[in-house]
Amino acid sequence: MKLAICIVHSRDKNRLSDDLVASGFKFTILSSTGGFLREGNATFMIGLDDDQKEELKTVIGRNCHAREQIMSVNPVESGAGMLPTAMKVPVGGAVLFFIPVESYERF
Ligand code: 2BA
Repeated sequence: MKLAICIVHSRDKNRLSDDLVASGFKFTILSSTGGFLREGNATFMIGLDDDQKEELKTVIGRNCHAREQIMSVNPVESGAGMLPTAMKVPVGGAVLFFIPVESYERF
């Protein structure tokens, strides 16, 4: 058994959760914040059998899309004064970890 931890863009959260339910996965969603952009994202904790790993990757892959996010950076000085600057940061589709699970019990 494994625990998948999957971090996705907030905009993909509902679509991914609908598809996970339809595909028979059980999971918990945590509200989270990206350490770099400091923006909200969603972290899914999904308990699964080893033989469901490839199916999970397929479900995540068809629902989570790469995006570019604009990030404000320190203003730069120009002849016109201090100008705000921004840079584009690629985000996602999804970041996925698999952790081995020793046991799974329900009470
Ligand atoms: P954030 O930490 O807000 O990162 C957003 C995006 O910024 C990242 O997209 C990556 O393209 C870029 N980025 C992150 N750290 C950077 C750095 N030190 N220097 C330059 N660029 C950097 P993703 O890699 O797709 O990550 C999306 C979100 O997934 C992250 O949001 C974070 O919440 C989570 N994440 C990514 N890698 C992780 C890891 N190794 N451990 C835990 N969480 C991770």
